Amino acid sequence: DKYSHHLHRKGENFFWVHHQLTVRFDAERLSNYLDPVDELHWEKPIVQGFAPHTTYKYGGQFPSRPDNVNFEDVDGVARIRDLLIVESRIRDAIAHGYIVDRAGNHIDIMNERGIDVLGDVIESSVYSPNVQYYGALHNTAHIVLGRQSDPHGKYDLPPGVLEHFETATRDPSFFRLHKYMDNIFKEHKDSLPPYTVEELTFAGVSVDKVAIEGELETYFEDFEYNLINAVDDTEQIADVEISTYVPRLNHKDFKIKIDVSNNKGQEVLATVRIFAWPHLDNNGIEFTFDEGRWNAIELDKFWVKLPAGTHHFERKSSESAVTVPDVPSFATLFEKTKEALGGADSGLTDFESATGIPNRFLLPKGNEQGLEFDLVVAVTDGAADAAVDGLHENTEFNHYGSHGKYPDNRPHGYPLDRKVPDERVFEDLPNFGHIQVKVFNHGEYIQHD
Ligand SMILES: [Cu+2]
Repeated sequence: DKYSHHLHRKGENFFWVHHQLTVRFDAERLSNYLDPVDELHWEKPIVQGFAPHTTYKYGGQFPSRPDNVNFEDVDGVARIRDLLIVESRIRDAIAHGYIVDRAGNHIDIMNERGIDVLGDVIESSVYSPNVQYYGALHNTAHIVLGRQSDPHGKYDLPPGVLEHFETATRDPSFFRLHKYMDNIFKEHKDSLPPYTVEELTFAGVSVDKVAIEGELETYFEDFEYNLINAVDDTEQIADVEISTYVPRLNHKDFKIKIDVSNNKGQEVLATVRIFAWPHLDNNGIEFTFDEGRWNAIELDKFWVKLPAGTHHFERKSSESAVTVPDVPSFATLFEKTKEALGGADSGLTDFESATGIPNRFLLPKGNEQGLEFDLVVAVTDGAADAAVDGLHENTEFNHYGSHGKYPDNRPHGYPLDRKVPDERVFEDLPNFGHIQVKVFNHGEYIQHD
């Protein structure tokens, strides 16, 4: 861009983060005996209405939407038929296998970097090679959906929750919108050739055993929300304590234990990739491997040095490199900053990364009987995968890269990101482990005192 700084794999990150939100939300619905989310259709009614019960500090209430609204053009934003045309152009590009840039050149997307270009096109970001032609399907969809209660501005309502990152997921239709986007991305990914056994094999390295220590169990607990920043006050009067309690999902600590053999006769660097997908769909039918891998939740990704011979290692749930700790409250930030001004260590480095899901969300809720999951571990060639040095000592790079580079050379979701026509390709791989686990929720709720 104009500051000559390029965010590495921005478009692909856009795909992956929303894909993970999508599969995660479906797993929560399955935990509660509900069907997966259906994608949004421009030509069908928005069945579910929505009342946000929330207000702008200045600007009034967030608009609500009744049930069964039919999409209308939004004045000054977009016409529904134009969105359909833009969608069709993007699907055409996927079918052709190339994007046409502003100058009319073809950008090949039939490779592992295609998803990055497609993400830039669909979001769209300033990196889109042709906004004029492909539009900004995702961003426009957010506004159009967010404004359906006052599409012509007749009542001069403020923007809907879908128009701000902070509030968008409050509206359940967010997940319909993103299922629709996700299905377009999947159409592209499924058009790429599957990985071959040769590509997937890490010669000489095998996963001998995968096991879980501790029960995979979730519960709810009260969280104290500090509201000091939510009320108006004056510098003349001292602040008063003001907070509220919200029940939130969390999980008990567990460990993933992995036995690996390295028969290469020398130490190797390995990437360990852990995913889990629901074993059964909403009708109780077993997912095929190919369906399952599209529903896979990324649980962890890290690098280890494997000495020659057999090796046992354990990974704690609290260490997951795809998660982040809870963001500290405004009051805590304020306090720590004051201390830092006095020369103390701010202690805020753990919170540098705002990307990744909160660690307490690592597991979906599960249920009383135990929601079954397929947990898979792929151990791949770390030297080939690593884009930067020292990854076995530092997992922070997973979130914000290192010197402008994303640490993993492989696409997000690797090796489950391509279609799997024959699951034996994976099940017979020595460097791939697959077990069944259950996630329990026994209705435990830890209330504040
Ligand atoms: Cu979005």
